[in-house]
Amino acid sequence: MALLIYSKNHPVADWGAAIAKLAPDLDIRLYPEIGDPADIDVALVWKPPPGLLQSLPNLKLIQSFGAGVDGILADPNVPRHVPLARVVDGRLTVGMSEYVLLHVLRYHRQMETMLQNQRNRTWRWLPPVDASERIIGIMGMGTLGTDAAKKLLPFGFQVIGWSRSLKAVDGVTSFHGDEHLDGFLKLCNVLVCLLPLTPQTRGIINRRTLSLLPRGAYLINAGRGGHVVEADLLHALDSDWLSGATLDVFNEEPLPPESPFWTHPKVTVTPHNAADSIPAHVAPQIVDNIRRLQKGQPILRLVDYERGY
Ligand code: NDP
Ligand code: OXD
Repeated sequence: MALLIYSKNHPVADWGAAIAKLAPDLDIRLYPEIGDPADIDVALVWKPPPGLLQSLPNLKLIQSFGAGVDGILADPNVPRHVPLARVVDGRLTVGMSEYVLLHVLRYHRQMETMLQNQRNRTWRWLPPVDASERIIGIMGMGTLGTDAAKKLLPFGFQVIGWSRSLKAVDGVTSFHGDEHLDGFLKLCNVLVCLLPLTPQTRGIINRRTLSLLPRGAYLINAGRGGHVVEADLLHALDSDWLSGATLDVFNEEPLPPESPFWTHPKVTVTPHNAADSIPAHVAPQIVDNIRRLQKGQPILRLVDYERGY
């Protein structure tokens, strides 16, 4: 069984080593050393060059390096008859919840103002706001959004979620479907985007939807850059409608040096590492799927090509 590994973002040699340790029998090939394309049974990829997957005639499984698969589905010629699996990993999920908590708490505790005051040697007491007065809205109540929502609750925040289907998460008010999006947004003091990027969600954070947020709200986007219409976000920040934004993902990555986000006083930029796939943690589930393929058992963590996630 031959496994091709391709990614510009991940240390592919480390991934190859982690997988080889668990499955020494695998014939592992690191792109561009493909050898005969007809040999390749499984492709472990992140944003593969368009046409690469289609050029592998005997491909039986596409495995994403990450939780998101938009970078794979961006290739119009991805062979959609081949099962596509994604990563669902406890450590990655915890990492994302850490990121969400960090930035929600930072906004809740008015840290930006405190830091600014410190720089100005200003000793100014700020009236505390009780967490119960803040409504945190999570767009995308899947693996990551649900965990983050549950971890926000013990702090006393009001937590609401929006997804395609109705959810029953104790303590979290569920909104679902396009018809309930506006009602959800009108409540969010902090909007956290943990959606997958699909044709339905592209550009969902735009001038109209941002204008529905209460004045002074914050945005935390760790979904994908394509969720945000960047010019509309800048307008919402500059017109003082939004108090701040934390952005981990961008339309263009790495974020180009000329991007206004780098220096915007209300923006925190992180380099798409809110939550990462770590070889030692994730290699076992990849090897498990390969073993399942070999034994003709169901592949786990499958993506629905129709839904796009
Ligand atoms: P899941 O597939 O588990 O969850 C996706 C959620 O989004 C589901 O609740 C789904 O609704 C909802 N959703 C999808 N489409 C729509 C829509 N059109 N309208 C309303 N809700 C919708 O994904 P994960 O939680 O595992 O990951 C989410 C995303 O996070 C990834 O796709 C990736 O883009 C991003 N990510 C970012 C990382 C980073 O470091 N910045 C790291 C890992 C992931 P329903 O439940 O009803 O189907
Ligand atoms: C992912 C990511 O989707 O890293 O896992 O963004």
